[in-house]
Amino acid sequence: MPKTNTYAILAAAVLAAQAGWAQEVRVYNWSDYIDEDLLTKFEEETGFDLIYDVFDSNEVLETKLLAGGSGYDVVVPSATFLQRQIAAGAFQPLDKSQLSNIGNLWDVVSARTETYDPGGEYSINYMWGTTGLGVNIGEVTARLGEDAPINSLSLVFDPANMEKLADCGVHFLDAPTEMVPAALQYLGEDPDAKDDESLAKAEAVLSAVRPYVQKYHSSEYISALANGDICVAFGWSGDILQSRDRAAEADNGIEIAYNAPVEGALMWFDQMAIPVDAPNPEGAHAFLNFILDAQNMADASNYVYYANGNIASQELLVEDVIGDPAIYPDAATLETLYTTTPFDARSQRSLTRMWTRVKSGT
Ligand code: N2P
Repeated sequence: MPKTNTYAILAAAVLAAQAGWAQEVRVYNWSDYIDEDLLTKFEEETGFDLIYDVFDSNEVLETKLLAGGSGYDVVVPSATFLQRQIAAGAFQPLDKSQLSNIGNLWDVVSARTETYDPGGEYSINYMWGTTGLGVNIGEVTARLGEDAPINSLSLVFDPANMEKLADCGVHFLDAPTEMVPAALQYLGEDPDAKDDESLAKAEAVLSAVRPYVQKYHSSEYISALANGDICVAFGWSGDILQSRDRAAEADNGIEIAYNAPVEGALMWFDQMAIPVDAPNPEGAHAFLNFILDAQNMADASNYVYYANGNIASQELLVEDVIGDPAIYPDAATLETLYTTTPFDARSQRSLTRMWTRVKSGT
């Protein structure tokens, strides 16, 4: 190598080292949502240092994001939140010339996320799933009989059932934008309604079972279900399937099942996007492109039991994932799933106040 080039490279390395932060990529993703071997693999392949933090609430992510200066290069809001964050100017458009793997995206998922982010200008789909019922079969049938409605919203919204389950423990997600649609669906109302009258109906359902809910929390239920601390969780599909596996591995006699409610389940999409003030946009694109790789995406889904938006990954998925209709729903199940739209500023305020009342039992 000619000497001048060596000097140029050395000078660049010194500059990069002085800049320090520029060599880091900071990712803020949901908890229990990746195979951590992939984090090391990203660092080895790209030379970036990866700072990987986790959250379990769209509201927490949104507060950081909209305050600005979060310091994150990649964040992963659900699509309904992403849509209003795009409107608020929170993201920079993706530079698709830096995403050589973008052709791996699955058109079936892109067609659905198109509503939230037209043309995929700001985001790529990471994973998607449904919200439903995590059940400890033994404990629940012991209390409600062999005919326990383990695949119905009545399991968690009928106070008569919940009263009998209270002693073995029930967790609900601390996610009003998911619990309210579920309560409306239970009533046979439009799950996407946001007017005051509809919110009041949902509140009545949620308040009636509130005395029997041990905790509103969006990640603890994975281990709590697996080790028998609780017997029901209204939670996210892949999390409950991870819980099922943890119990099986512990060989503790606990059988966990996930069911999307027969009345219909929420189908959500978690999207990777780059904040407008990301310190390292180049590193952010490198991370997105790494995630868009078929093998990496398959490894992630095989580990966390969530479906993804990557068609090329499908032949690399294990049968336990691609063959499980709770993860990759068949056409009939897909028909029963519903999606939602963002709450606007006014309805969001009503929702937040209502959720505080529900949780505090006032
Ligand atoms: C992962 C939860 C992600 C699903 N633990 C919620 N969007």
